[in-house]
Amino acid sequence: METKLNAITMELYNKQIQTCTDRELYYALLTFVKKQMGEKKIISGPKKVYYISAEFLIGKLLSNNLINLKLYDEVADVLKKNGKSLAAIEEIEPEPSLGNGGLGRLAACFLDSMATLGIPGDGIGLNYHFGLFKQVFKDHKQTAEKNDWIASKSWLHDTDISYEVAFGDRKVKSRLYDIDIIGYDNGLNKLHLFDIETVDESLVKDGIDFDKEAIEKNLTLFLYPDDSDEAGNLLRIYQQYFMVSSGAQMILEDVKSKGIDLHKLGDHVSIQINDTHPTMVIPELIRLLTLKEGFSFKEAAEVVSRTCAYTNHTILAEALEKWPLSYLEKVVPQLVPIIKELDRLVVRKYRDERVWIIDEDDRVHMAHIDIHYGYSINGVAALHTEILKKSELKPFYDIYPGKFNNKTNGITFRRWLMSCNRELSEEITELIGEGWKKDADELKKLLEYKDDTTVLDKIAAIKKDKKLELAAYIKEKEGVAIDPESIFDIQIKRMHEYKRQQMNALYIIHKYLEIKSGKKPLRPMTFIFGAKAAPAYVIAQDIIHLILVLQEIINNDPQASAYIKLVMVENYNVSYAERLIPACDISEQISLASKEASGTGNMKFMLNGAVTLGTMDGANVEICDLVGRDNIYVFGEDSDTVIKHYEKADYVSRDYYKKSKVIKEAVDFIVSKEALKVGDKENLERLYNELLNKDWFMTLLDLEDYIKVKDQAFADYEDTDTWRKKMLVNIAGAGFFSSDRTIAEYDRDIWHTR
Ligand code: 26Q
Repeated sequence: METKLNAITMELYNKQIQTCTDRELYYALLTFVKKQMGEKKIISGPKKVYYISAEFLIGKLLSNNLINLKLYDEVADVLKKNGKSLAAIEEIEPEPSLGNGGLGRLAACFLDSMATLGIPGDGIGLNYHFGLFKQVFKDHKQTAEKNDWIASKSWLHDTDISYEVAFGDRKVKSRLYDIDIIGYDNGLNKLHLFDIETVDESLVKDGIDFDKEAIEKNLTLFLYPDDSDEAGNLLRIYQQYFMVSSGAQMILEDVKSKGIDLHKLGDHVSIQINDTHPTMVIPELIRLLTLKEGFSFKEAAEVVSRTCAYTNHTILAEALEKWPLSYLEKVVPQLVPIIKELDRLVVRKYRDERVWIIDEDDRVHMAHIDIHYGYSINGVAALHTEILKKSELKPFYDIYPGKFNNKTNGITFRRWLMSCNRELSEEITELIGEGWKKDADELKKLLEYKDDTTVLDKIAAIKKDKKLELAAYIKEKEGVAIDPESIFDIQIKRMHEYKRQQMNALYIIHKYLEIKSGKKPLRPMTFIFGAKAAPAYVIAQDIIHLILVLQEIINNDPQASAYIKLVMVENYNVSYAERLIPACDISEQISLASKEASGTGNMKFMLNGAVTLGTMDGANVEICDLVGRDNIYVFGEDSDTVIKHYEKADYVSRDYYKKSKVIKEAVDFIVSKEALKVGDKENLERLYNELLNKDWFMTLLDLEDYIKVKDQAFADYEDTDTWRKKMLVNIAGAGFFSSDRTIAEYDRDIWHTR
């Protein structure tokens, strides 16, 4: 190994390892790892999965690939021997931001698990040059800059594969870039990222603004922020069609090159549609089969319906894509007659307008295409799937009960334990052996040590080390000193009202006011946030502003900052998550019940020994079942109650404000003199008014219970032995959330690749 690496550094830089810079070593390792991966076999079989998604939030790849190649330790040792640190070299790698959050990260975990399980499964997506924006704080506000992640040397393999994609008003050429996906101790699949040959990065001037007109120059510049408020955007439709048309052509070409009869497409290919973003692949395949392969419309629709399966990731009605027909007529006129025919067939069969594809306002409901013309529809956690069946998609469930199924999300333990928390990973292996790395259920064996104080001490010591490491990192990056002896309470996820970061902020205000009035907590507390907000999402920007204002007020108040520290980390991303999660004591999963489809951060935290503070929402329900009520802090109204409030429209936030002194004081602080001295009146008043007059996601409904249960969690933390046991039970119970389990279920129930 050392000789191989030295040969590479000699060839690239004419230097030995020990005289190379970290950057040179990063490029040398990139070359080395790509070569090692190139020697692995390509996973193949009678049936192949194409996971098509507008987002793949893959994170940095160097250490992950080394782990999956089982070369990490060896490489780390060689570098160490030469006076170098692998950790420092990893810092050089730029992080691609090809996703918004959960849905994109899930796609990346799934690629890892498909390759690990030896399932032939490739990703199809887009090669956004600047990805999702980079977040920069200025004057307590979020600003957006481009994330320039593509270097001349990277994990991307340029191919000469190219397809023609025709829009209503122009024709363009796509070009394919591939990233190799290596399974843990297994072979290779691929992530296919399409780009446009004519893209022009110089179009981007200030921040993230660019000329929206020149499609052929801007198509793959940026990923759209998850933005349920800003209605239909033409460029997003161009992107989606560009992705699915290139993907569909590639799939048909692959299949034909294997000599497979296209009438049997569904026996050899499953296309998993990740939310509605790639839905146009259905009409596009029908178009290609009828136009180029001589299929009748009926034949084509049947074949496609046996090939495509759809995953729903949201119950927020406003986030379900509904494109105006006029937009589709402009961008993809060739699909419009197909979509109209698909709709006509539905209308002919079903009287219920709620299941039609095109509504009375001529909007095309993308999810309805997937449900009628796909063979499977799944939700992403047990509760989520039940809500889809019982309410959101009930009319469809009545028609197609057999198509509906649940696939509770999962996470890859390679990244979210073995890579981000090597110490804990090694301790686990020492206790129960290596088996858990391939069969995560074996983590249950840890329960044997529930009362073993030596083991509990070790786990606590690892947590402490991770807190120290994070504290040092935060000091360096954010300039805030946090106390590793304090409780680390962390909420990291996209900024959204339904996720209720504002409720967490109100708790912090409440604590602050308590301290100012003389009531001191038992132990200092550190509250950490990480979140990007869609630039057009006004209230989300206001919540960020509030948190940054509180950070300024609290951290600079000597009396308060002795007990509370608040830090909102800048540009929260996968790499930051890898540092935050191992260091967490309390994992904030506080969405309004019924609104968070699953959550996956919740799983990462428990796996790393944090205790969940959460509502009975998404996968929290399953976490609770797995660890038991003693090992999770649950609060708030349940999803049935919340759904009834919406049905009856009887939630009045002001009533809660009036009824409770604690709530009133916390909410009023938002527009207090103290807050307005630091913050911006417009933002703070708007948020205050929103909470009092609308509060669509019912913050005040659960605030009192939240305060009570969170106080309890902090109090329980002082009972060290019991707390450590909770940590261990959480780690032991996390096996179910391995994405290997999730993917095995997709294969068993939906794909049937073997
Ligand atoms: C839609 C239209 C226009 C522009 C953007 C969008 C858009 C982009 C991204 C809509 C939604 C998204 C992302 C959604 C998402 O990440 N959902 C999360 O998926 C996770 C994986 O299943 C779940 O765990 C989370 O609960 C869910 O919120």
